Amino acid sequence: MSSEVRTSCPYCGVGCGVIVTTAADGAVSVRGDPEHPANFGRLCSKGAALAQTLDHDGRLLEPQIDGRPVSWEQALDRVADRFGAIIDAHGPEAVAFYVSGQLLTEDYYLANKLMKGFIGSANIDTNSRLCMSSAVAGHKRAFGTDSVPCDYTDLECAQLIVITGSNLAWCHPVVFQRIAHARKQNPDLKVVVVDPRRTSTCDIADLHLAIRAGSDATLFNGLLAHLVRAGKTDSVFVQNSTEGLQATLETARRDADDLAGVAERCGLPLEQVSAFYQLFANTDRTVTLFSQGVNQFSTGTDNVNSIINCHLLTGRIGRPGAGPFSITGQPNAMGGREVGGLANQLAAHMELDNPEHRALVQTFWSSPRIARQPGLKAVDLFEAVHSGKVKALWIMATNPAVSLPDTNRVREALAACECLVVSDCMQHTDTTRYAQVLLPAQTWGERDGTVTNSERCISRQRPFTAAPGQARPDWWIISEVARRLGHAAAFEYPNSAAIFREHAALSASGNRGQRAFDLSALMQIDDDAYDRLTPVQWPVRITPSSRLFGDGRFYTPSRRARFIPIATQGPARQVDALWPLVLNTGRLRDHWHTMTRTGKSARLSAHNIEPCVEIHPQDAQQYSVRDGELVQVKSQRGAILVRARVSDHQPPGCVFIPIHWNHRFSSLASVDQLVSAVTDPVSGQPEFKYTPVSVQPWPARWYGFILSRRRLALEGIDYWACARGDSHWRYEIAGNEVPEDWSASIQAMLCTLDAAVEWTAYEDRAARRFRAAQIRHGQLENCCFIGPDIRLPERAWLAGLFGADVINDQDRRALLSGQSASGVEEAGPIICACFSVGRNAIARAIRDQACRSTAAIGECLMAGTNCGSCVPELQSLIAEYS
Ligand SMILES: Nc1nc2c(c(=O)[nH]1)N[C@H]1C(S)=C(S)[C@@H](COP(=O)(O)OP(=O)(O)OC[C@H]3O[C@@H](n4cnc5c(=O)[nH]c(N)nc54)[C@H](O)[C@@H]3O)O[C@H]1N2
Ligand SMILES: Nc1nc2c(c(=O)[nH]1)N[C@H]1C(S)=C(S)[C@@H](COP(=O)(O)OP(=O)(O)OC[C@H]3O[C@@H](n4cnc5c(=O)[nH]c(N)nc54)[C@H](O)[C@@H]3O)O[C@H]1N2
Ligand code: SF4
Ligand SMILES: [Mo]
Repeated sequence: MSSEVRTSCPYCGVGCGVIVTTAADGAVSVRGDPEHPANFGRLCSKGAALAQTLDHDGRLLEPQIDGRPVSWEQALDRVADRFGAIIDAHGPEAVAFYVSGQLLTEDYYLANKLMKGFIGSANIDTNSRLCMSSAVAGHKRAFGTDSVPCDYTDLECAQLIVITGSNLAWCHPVVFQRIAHARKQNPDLKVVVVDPRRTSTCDIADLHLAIRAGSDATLFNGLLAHLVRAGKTDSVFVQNSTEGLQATLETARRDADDLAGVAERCGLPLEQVSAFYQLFANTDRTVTLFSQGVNQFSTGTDNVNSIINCHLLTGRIGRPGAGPFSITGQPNAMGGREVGGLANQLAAHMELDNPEHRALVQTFWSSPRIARQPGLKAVDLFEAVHSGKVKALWIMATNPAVSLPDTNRVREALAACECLVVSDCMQHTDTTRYAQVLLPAQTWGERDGTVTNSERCISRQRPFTAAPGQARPDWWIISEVARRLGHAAAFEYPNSAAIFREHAALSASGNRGQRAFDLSALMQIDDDAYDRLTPVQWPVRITPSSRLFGDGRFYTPSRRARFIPIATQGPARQVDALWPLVLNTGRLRDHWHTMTRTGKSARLSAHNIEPCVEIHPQDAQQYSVRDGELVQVKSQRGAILVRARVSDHQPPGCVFIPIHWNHRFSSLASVDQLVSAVTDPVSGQPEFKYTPVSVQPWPARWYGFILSRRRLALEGIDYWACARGDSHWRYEIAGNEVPEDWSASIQAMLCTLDAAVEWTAYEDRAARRFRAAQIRHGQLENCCFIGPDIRLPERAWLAGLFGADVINDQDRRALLSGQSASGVEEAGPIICACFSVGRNAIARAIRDQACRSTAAIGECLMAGTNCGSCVPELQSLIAEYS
């Protein structure tokens, strides 16, 4: 008998509903939930590949102290003893939690309750600091509440969608698909994309503004001034529902009154700026959707308010099809904001610096104390760990050794931390290696609770499989530590439903319409109803309320929204002769953050198998960088080694490096080693999108690759990057020293010298060429190809041999040539992850079979016919090869 469970996707903030089917033989398949309001059945490539990531390979299966397995009792006792002792000796400010938008709301609620209400410090911060904090701060400044005024249906009824600082096609693909679909239905819907790079998102753009990095506030200040000039002020709304326009307008005018000046500072042609301004001015139903290209600046909060100002001026907020729409990154970034996961919030959207709120929360929790002042924000928190001020740190569901800025320093802090506890579901991450205590957490598919997506919609995550080993829910782990710290009564929960009820009750407590975040209608939800809970958007009041801000009332003391004057400033550091290029960082379509989950999927790994730096042809020429070769990228903070990808999608003067690679997947490609810990003074969000760097070719004396049935520990190789393939791992390698004895060096790396292994090798020392293969019980175990440059055999045929039960004689003979005797066409990089269709096959279909539409390609190759995430790339390929 097969069974079905409705749950939601563990990746991005779109928050798609998925239906997981477990067949009688245990095989799991995943499809989009047709009834979920976020996706109505759609999924992207990552969601569609979820079933491929469920194995227990690499899972953390038991609690550990100093690398040795221990019982839960021992591990929890140790955490409580160490935290307790440090609090006794140095006070509550000497301990901290660093948590994540990937926790469930119930976990998050408890972590916050324990730290702020029982330990009595506000030293709990979250990776949302790196992600949404500028949007949070911008919302609070403007609306007096951190509430996103839009939902996805607004995108479908808008007439203009401005997408700025967001690569929606790759990072929120289902929302992107919804917009693409809406555009087909409504040819009058216009899309403007503002991004220094030409991304896949630009494929639905009527206008792409390749803005100079860091100049968004100038563009929107200029827009504000223009809107007033063009007579687009909604005087009634401004009069009744806002305050502060005059000062804001004066500042904007001083800053950006003249169109030519704006165009010049934004690095844009005048006609484009003017076309954008006119479009915005003349389109009433406008949504401005923004993400990290806006938030991740030292001026991130100002950037956000510069956008909101334009919506307030035109009254385009609180109505269908209009509003500033900050789209969230992580599956539960929004839930974290609800429970007060940031160091400067309390809980249920209450404020730490408000004595009434403190009293209310403390009474509600019956807690012995309550934090009185904001705690340390992420970057400062790790600095305090570095200096020894914070002595005990508990990290949950995040990988700061990879994802914080200046990770060399973060790693020093982790290494020096007196008591480091990490709860994760994986044994080996760049962060877990520093932990003294490791706590095995349940993960997606096992855990049970709720998450809230970008449109404030609360959805259930439900378990459909048993957790392996000793893995436990995060909320259980937190409550057990709380109990041991002497707070048993306040942390007695039979299940996650009980925590959710308390969270809902707190949101209702003393609310009386003063806080937008209100779940009063859910505070008595019983366990069955919680189990059955269908997606619901907050506020969830007993008397249903109208649309958020629909009545023109906000949550400031005056109930008016605030205009915020923005005096534009550039990024914190400018490029100069030594550091001449701007480093921009971000995401790829098929990987998720530090790859602990997506790195398990061969399908997802095939889209981009290596860490690359994208660089404009002009810059490549100037710095002698050649496509496909290795490049060293340096900043004041560190240096990394990545493959060059020369591309005119990149603007001159800027390079782009994805964030995903780390020491588990590459020798030296973790990009946050380069990024400085510069933050926004209001939000504390780091400037991830703007780091001055230099690039130079790296003098490789040889390039090569290894395909191996097993994961290898490639110590001592200058460059390596690994990717999961079907039945094998692929390693791209390079070095600048040629070993004395290739056979010995490679065999040492492969470490498979058992008697059953047949080893064949070929070497041409003068030409710096070496090839070798190992066969074990008739199956290919490893193969390795080395040459003097990047011209090496294609990997596809060799990779395919790992799928064979026994290698046939013909293939065996051909093995060291690296080419099939019968000839196999190379697929090239995989564009369609669902059907593994490569770039070369698509190019051939366009050229040779005259496929001139994505539908034609779909018919011919199936590409793009399942999740649709690759459609924008198919469109680019049609343009390129037709
Ligand atoms: N595939 C995939 N999807 C994800 C994630 C993932 O890891 N992988 N992570 C999720 C998370 S947590 C987040 S926060 C979101 C992030 O989603 P996004 O914010 O869309 O993703 P990023 O790639 O970080 O950056 C967005 C864009 O900002 C642009 N940008 C850089 N500088 C500027 C600038 O000065 N102005 C403007 N206007 N744009 C600029 C970059 O070129 C980039 O294309 O994605 C979520 N979705
Ligand atoms: N340069 C640069 N750096 C960036 C960014 C950027 O754009 N540029 N973006 C920033 C942003 S927006 C974000 S959100 C961060 C993301 O960065 P991180 O949060 O550090 O990345 P993840 O890989 O998502 O880490 C999640 C960890 O939680 C574990 N995990 C998964 N499920 C569970 C669970 O249920 N319980 C527990 N306890 N653990 C679990 C995973 O194994 C993994 O180790 O990166 C930030 N860093
Ligand atoms: S868009 Fe993709 S990654 Fe995001 S929630 Fe939906 S299926 Fe998951
Ligand atoms: Mo994020």
